[in-house]
Amino acid sequence: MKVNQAEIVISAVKEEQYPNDLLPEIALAGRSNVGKSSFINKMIQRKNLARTSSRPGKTQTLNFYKINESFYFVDVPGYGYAKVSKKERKAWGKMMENYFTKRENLQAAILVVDLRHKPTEDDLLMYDFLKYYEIPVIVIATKLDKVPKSKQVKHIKQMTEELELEPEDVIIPFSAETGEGKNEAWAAIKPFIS
Ligand SMILES: Nc1nc2c(ncn2[C@@H]2O[C@H](COP(=O)(O)OP(=O)(O)OP(=O)(O)O)[C@@H](O)[C@H]2O)c(=O)[nH]1
Ligand SMILES: [Mg+2]
Repeated sequence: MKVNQAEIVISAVKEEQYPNDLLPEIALAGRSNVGKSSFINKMIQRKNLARTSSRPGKTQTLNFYKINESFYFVDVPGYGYAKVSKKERKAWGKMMENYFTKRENLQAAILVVDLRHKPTEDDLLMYDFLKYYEIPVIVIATKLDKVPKSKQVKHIKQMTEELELEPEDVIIPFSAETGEGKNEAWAAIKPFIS
């Protein structure tokens, strides 16, 4: 897919601020620092439209990126970052639950996991949460560039098994460094935005 236009429309902290133009939304989900914002940037070929950081906890709000005037990527704060107070975790949970369970524009979730490691307990919970609410899931197994070629197939197989992926869900090896998996990711997203 060719991206001609991409802009941040709003960094929202509450529902009243979500865009109201009824375009389809694809939301990111995943552990803090796993590479959600980097995924968006690579997909739209913009170096730093979605702000990234080597420090976890960079994304704090629901950031709506309008793409080609036709859909939104919604970047969300990650989970599992230890240095977050209980109060902040509660606020995060409330914001995420509200968005993922009530948002009618939401068409699919992109669950970003780290292909180098087993899924975390939080990854399993997030996947199960999305399935429970019948939100289609596209799993992006990122940081492919950090996994030796000889181990890539094995890691994908393990990730598929441990998440207990349902047959309708796709898993795509991806690298925000090299751009591998980009075409496959667009192909998976396309049915949800057209
Ligand atoms: N080698 C490699 N590094 C990556 C890849 N994707 C992301 N990174 C690095 O991982 C770090 C975190 O990336 P972000 O995109 O900011 O992660 P995030 O999931 O948005 O993090 P939060 O906003 O804190 O939840 C950065 O240093 C990125 O450069 C990848 O595919 N390969
Ligand atoms: Mg981020």
